Amino acid sequence: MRKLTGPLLATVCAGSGLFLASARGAADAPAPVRPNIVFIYGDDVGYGDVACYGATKVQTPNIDRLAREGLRFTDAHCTSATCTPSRYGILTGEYPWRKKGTGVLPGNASLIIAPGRLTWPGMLKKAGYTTAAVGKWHLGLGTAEHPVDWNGEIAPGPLEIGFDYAFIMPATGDRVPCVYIENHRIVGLDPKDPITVSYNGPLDDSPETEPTGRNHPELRRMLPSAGHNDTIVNGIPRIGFMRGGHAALWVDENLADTLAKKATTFIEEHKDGPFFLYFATHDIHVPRAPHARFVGKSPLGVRGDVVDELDDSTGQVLATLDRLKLTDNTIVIFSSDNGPVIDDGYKDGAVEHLDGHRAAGPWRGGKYSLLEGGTRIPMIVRWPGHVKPGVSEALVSQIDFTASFAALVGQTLGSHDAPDSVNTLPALLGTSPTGRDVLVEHAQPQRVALRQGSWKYIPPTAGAKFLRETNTATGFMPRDQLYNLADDPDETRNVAEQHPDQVRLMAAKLLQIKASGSAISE
Ligand code: NG6
Ligand code: CA
Repeated sequence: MRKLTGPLLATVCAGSGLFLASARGAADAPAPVRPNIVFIYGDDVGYGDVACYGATKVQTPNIDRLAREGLRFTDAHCTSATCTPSRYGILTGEYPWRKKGTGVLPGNASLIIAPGRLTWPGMLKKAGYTTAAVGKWHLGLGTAEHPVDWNGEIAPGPLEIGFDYAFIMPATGDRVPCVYIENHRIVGLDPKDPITVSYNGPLDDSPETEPTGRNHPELRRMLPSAGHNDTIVNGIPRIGFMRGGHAALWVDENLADTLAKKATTFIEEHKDGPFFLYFATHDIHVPRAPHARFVGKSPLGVRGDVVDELDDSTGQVLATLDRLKLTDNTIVIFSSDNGPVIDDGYKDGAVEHLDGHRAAGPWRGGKYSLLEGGTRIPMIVRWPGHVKPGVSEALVSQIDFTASFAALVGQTLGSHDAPDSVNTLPALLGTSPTGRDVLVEHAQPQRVALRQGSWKYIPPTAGAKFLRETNTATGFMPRDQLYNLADDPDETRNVAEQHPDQVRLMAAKLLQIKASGSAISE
């Protein structure tokens, strides 16, 4: 699929009353618009985890409000079925499977996005936006040559790839170091208690200085179901080893409020706009340790409690926009980085309390999976007065945010920028019912599938590392798989043998996209 350019895009968008520039080439459009953009990026939130997508055992009034006032997508995708590759794809506009080293990163990994390359925030910055990343990062920090000094200047990181301000968790809630980094420094670090981090075994043989799940099991208040037995922080055993930094450690129960406060403060301080806020929540990722006001409130147990907490964080952002009278001039997007997972390594009761809740909605699979549940996630776009409320069945992907928002704000992308990002702005704004012709879906390790209309093709795959998941189907099989999602949303009826021509066509298309190095040259 080619990008929509000049006249075609202008026609598509005429109905919205907007003046739009095309993302690549033609500079024929008049004054671009520059609404504020707030991206609320849930972690591991499944298609079926919020009420407006059909969940009946959770209440998500704030996310539902967005759906009522905005456009709710039923065929929207993140760029991978796990976090790091998904975030790499959304920020760079490059399919993550094109690049080695984009799998789930340890907490001391180097930054995997090269400073200087065009990114979604960097593009908006060029258009005059003030940009902020608040929340989960998980894209690495520092470089291989200059590994991070946790006690000094931490760079490169978000500020070097397009963000003006950053308040981040370095990796994940379940990976050390369990500290916040504001711009280039750990927040609240006592220089007399420096931090050391290791992913190559314990730092110290003395159990007193570095309790781990193995040598001090009695200190754990949450037990692992898999992995998660290294350094214990706040009673929760994590992945990786850390020592020191006691004054800087986050409190898990306060994570959501701390991040929401930073997000709303950024909005307040930049209310004159235009601003771009990338608000990557920790919820609903493990370890699930909600604030006391949510504990025990959900019939789904702690996994439901953290959905409540995610909805509350969303509400804090929406209330701030209302109070500052920014609602009409702000595009709010709510989405997720990958599909859902019930047991993700801690025995937290989520499985026991599931009670028939379908976290991936009607789709099969979830986090780690190549089936639809892996990347088909909730996505809502609200822009009062510009995006007509409703439901869209367009095939859309987060990979297209860079090119699409470039078109909105009048930025031209170079031929090597965001190589897989297609301008699907008309679909995202609801002025067109169709989005992409084809989309490559991804699950680690480098496994891909192709969507085209209601067809889904999965090439043969051999064994895989992530088969340990017990509650998700991976979609990895040693033979061709072809599903027609229109009558088989569950991907249980493989019709590859009945439709050899369709298999051949889609296999060839996938090879072509892989070989081309860029979906733009299709
Ligand atoms: C897995 C972890 C899981 C989670 C995931 C990354 C184990 C057994 N599982 O390796 O708990 O941290 O990595 O999640 O350690 S993501 O959302 O950041 O991709
Ligand atoms: Ca995730």
